[in-house]
Amino acid sequence: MTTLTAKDKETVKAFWAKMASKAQDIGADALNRMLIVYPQTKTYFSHWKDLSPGSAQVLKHGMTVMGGVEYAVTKLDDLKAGLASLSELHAFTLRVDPANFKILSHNILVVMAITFPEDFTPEVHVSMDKFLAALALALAEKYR
Ligand code: HNI
Repeated sequence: MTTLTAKDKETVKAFWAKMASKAQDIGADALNRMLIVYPQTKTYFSHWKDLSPGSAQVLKHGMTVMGGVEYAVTKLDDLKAGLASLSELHAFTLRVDPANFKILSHNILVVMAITFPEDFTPEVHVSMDKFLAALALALAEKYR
């Protein structure tokens, strides 16, 4: 697993600053895509009334997830410690298979790219990919 360099961290913070105002839309679209493209992920949300694209619960949870990502952007120097309690929640209370973190990360990356086609240069792509991979790994930390 590649660690984030100082340059990656700068790039992540700068891209986040650019996209922050669209975080809710990006989160909702990423969640929609995850539920549609990887329908096995729907099992974790079976208690919701409506899992269809644009439902109130999908929109709300899109914001919740992006709140977690935003928090991670402030913990780039130690994601494992920063995300420890969120990892515990997903491991022991929500019991989400950690393979799904990579799936959601992938969807977030795709939606960032299509929302900001100009800003999403190969350089930004590399740093955001590394960041989301490190985030997924940190969320999986408490499973061992
Ligand atoms: Ni996740 C709740 C962040 C991936 C299923 N999730 C949360 C909360 C945050 C969060 C924040 C709210 C916590 C609280 O209530 O204190 N989740 C994140 C982040 C990622 C992620 C940052 C990865 C990028 N979660 C996933 C994945 C799944 C998932 C991949 C399942 C496929 N999360 C859940 C479920 C809940 C949840 C289920 C509870 C939602 C609810 O409405 O009951």
